Amino acid sequence: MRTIVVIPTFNEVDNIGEAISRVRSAVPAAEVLVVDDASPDGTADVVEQLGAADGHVHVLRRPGKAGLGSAYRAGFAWGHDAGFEVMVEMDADLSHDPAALPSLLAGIDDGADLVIGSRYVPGGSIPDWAWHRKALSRWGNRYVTAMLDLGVADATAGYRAYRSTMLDALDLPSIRADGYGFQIEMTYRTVEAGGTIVEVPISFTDRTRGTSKMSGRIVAEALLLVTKWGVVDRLPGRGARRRARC
Ligand SMILES: Nc1nc2c(ncn2[C@@H]2O[C@H](COP(=O)(O)OP(=O)(O)O)[C@@H](O)[C@H]2O)c(=O)[nH]1
Ligand SMILES: [Mg+2]
Repeated sequence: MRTIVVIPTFNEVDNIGEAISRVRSAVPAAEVLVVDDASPDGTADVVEQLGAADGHVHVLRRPGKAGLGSAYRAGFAWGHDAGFEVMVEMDADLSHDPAALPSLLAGIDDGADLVIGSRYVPGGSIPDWAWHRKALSRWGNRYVTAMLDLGVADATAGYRAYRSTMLDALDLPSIRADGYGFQIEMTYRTVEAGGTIVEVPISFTDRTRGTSKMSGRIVAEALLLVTKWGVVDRLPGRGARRRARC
């Protein structure tokens, strides 16, 4: 199936070259789209140079920093127009090992609509995190899954493969959440739409170059949204729909 790996970037000049070359060796048939938000460090220029030498590498330049969720929505729209059948989400900072791509794509080949590279299924790990950071993320995910009935272990994970027909069913322009909230909302909508979700184990490693762009505001937004959706789901009118899913 025609596959594109969408990588959002903001100031990833030290990582993007290695990330792209590792994606290209892991899955030579896949193409790469970098969605760059006018990174001052020239990330997009590096990608453009790589693209001049390799027709499988593309860059979508946006005028300013507008967040991870908005970058993915733009990237998916681009991939849709170009006719890709599978779209992968991957960070540029090498926290997501490109070598795991074949296992994500195998899940789609086997019939899943969404394959999540999961830290919290057997075989998944986060070797660089201290126990308290793991506990916060693990319990955050338990809260999300319980509130929204998602049935997945890692709803905030950002390493994923989607079947494009599934994305078409999710009404992406109406998704407003950013960062972790975006990943949760995408999972929630996939469940609501009746999509098949599979989790494959990954090892999530910390970035060694550049800095994180996530903030406390992004975490707070995600928790607030999840609480709101969970409460609305439990209102009388929505009960039947929830029970029908169980
Ligand atoms: N285009 C774009 N990419 C972003 C934005 N914020 C973060 N990213 C990218 O999203 C990916 C994940 O961000 P990162 O800071 O590593 O998040 P963390 O791993 O949760 O700390 C990286 O490739 C970032 O460069 C944004 O506003 N726009
Ligand atoms: Mg990161």
